[in-house]
Amino acid sequence: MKRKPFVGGNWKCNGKLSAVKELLTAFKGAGADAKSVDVAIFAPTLHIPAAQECLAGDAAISLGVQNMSKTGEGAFTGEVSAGQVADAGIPYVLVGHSERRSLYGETDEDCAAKTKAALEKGLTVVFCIGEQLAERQSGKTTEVCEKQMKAVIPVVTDWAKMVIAYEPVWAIGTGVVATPLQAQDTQYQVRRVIRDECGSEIADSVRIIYGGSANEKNCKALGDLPDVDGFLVGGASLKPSFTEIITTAQ
Ligand code: G2H
Repeated sequence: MKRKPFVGGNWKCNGKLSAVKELLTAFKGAGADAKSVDVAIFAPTLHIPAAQECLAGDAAISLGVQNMSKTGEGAFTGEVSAGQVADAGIPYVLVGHSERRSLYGETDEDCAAKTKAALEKGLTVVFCIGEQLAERQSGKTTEVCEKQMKAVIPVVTDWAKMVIAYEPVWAIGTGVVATPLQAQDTQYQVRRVIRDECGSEIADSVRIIYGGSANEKNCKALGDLPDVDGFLVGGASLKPSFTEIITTAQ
C-alpha cells in the first residue's frame, strides 16, 4: 500500500534565531507538494514564532515542537502543555525521542501520557521508538520496539494523527545509518505489532518513518523500502540540502 510520505526535520537544540529564516527560505524553495508529502520542522520552541512568520502562507511545510508536558496547564514551572501548543497553531509534536528517554529519564509511561495529552488537543504525534546497540547485538530489537509500541497503543484514539519514527539509537547522530535490510526488517515488525493489536486497516495506513543519520545520499535507498514511509532527519535538516530529502520522498 502506498502511504503519503512524511519528512520531519528535527533541529534539536541547535542554531540561533537568525538561522531560522535562512534555512526555512531554502526549504520553501524545494517546491514541496503538500499533496504528495507531509513536511514538518521541529524547531526549538523559542524559534517557532519566527518560523511561523517565515512560513506564513506556505501550506507545504508545517511546524512542530520537540517535546511537551504530560500535564495540562497550571503550576508546572518550565513546561509547555499540549493545549498551549495547539493554541499557538503548532500541529505536530515529537514524543519519545531517544534523547528525551535517555538524557531526561522519560519512561514508556511518560511517553504514553504525553501522547494521550497531545491527541486530546488534536495534535499529530511523531512517536519515536528504537533499540540501543547492545539490544540489537543481542537480538532484542523486535522485543524492544514491541514493548515501546505496546506502551502507547492503548492511548491512541486517532491513528490518523500518529506517525511512528523508528530510530535505532546507535544510528542517531553517529553517521552510521541502518542498512536497508535492518530498516525494512524492523519497520515490518513494528507494523506487524500494530496489525496484531489494532488490525490491518490501521497497520496498512499508519506511516512508519526512519530516523538515524538519514541524509540526502542514503534517503533514496531507504525510502524505496515497502515499510519506510519517510524520515525523521536531525543533522541533515540543518542544511539547505535537506530539500533533496523532501524532493526524493515526494
Ligand atoms: C535522530 C535523528 C533525528 P540524526 O535523532 O531525529 O538525528 O539524523 O542527526 O541522526
